[in-house]
Amino acid sequence: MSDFKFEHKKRLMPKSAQLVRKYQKGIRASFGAFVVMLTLVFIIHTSRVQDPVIAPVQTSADSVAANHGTSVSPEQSGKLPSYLFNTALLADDYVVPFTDKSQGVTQPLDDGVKVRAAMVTLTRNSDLWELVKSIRHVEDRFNHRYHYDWVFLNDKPFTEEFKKVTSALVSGKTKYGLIPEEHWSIPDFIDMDKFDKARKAFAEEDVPYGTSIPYRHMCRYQSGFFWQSELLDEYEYYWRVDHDITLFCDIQYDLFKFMKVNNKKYGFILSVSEYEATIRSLWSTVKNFAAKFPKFIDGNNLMNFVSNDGGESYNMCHFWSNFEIVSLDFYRSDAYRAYFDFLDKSGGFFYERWGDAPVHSIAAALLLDKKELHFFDGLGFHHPNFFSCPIEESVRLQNKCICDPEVDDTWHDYYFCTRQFFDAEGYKKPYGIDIPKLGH
Ligand SMILES: Nc1nc2c(ncn2[C@@H]2O[C@H](COP(=O)(O)OP(=O)(O)OP(=O)(O)O)[C@@H](O)[C@H]2O)c(=O)[nH]1
Ligand SMILES: [Mg+2]
Repeated sequence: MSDFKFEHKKRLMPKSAQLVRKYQKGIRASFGAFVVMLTLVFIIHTSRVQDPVIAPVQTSADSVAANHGTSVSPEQSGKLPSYLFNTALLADDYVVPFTDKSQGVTQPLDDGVKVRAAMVTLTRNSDLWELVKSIRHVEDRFNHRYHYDWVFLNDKPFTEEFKKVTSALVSGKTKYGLIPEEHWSIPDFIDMDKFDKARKAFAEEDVPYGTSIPYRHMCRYQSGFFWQSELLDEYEYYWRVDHDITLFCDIQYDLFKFMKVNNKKYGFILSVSEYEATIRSLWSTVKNFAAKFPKFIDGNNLMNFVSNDGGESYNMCHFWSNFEIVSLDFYRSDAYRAYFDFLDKSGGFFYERWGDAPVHSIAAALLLDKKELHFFDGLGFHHPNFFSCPIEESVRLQNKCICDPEVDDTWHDYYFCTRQFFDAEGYKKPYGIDIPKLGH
């Protein structure tokens, strides 16, 4: 009966349909193979044309987990997963700055995986219209590809206007924190008479910000408290961005991931000398700390960066902290906490005018392994009144820098300390730093 029906239907079917029916298995197999082939061609093609320098970055933790088939973060598992170790260079013709070669570091490829990091800005509402320029520099040169978060901190509540404008400019999440009073006030252990006398003496010496109380709060906060803000709890690295900075070059890779992949804890761009009058007793206080807590001084430290006589005296060299990218775990460490507490209790942030730059720098030099410090090249940076502009033309052109190399201050052998850093580390310095510049 059914055969009859089929035979009947078959007679009614066009010839082509009968052929399709006859060879349907083979047709299905060929179609399947064709689809597989097309998919392969697509995958190979897209991975070739994708610019590795600007490969898209996924921003949510979910997509990161999905990408790698795991929801366990590197931090939870306690070790770095292998996908972070993509040490291939950005592109075959990527120009690696000489100093990166001599520091033995590699730039990570963008692979869609971010680290837990944020830009952090301590600022006033009144700084808004300067700050917007700093934000645009960082966004345009770097963060528009990565969408890292941005944390703003202030000793006064941020205005609605401040929040509206800054959140419109930042491509990641923005957070706004009010500094607790105990982190921005004169502590009980400060002798107010002694403090007043010290400020009067500074007035006569004409030391920058020598008499300012808010400036002292700012330096003390940047030294010992900002990293305690709960808004930073979720982050592993931070990049300090001040309201008055400029970036001159495209940043071709994820600076935060760079820190992680290369096991760096403290990164800087410019290094200068401190006003001695502001830190007269800082070094003796550091020496007392080291004598009391020798266990916190790293056995492979960078003493030769901060001292020319094996630790007897301070040579005033410090990393200019208005640019720094740092592992927050360094500041959160027992060693740094004990160090800050010891310094703070001595009163030097008030009786003198200790800046956060020498405080951070001496800590980085003495509490870290010297291999954990890094000099960033190729970024181009300015904060009044000093410039960093990459020394190699090939790097400047590649990174679309808009700075005049003649104004670079990085490698001066007087007042600036990057040479000292390279010598202390035993790194080769770039060719060309001793060629006199026009107008110098
Ligand atoms: N909330 C708040 N932020 C401050 C205060 N003073 C400074 N800041 C911020 O702290 C950072 C450093 O302050 P600056 O005044 O630039 O200090 P500096 O860089 O040592 O000095 P300059 O050479 O004058 O730039 C900036 O991003 C300021 O916006 C303050 O009293 N309150
Ligand atoms: Mg400033």
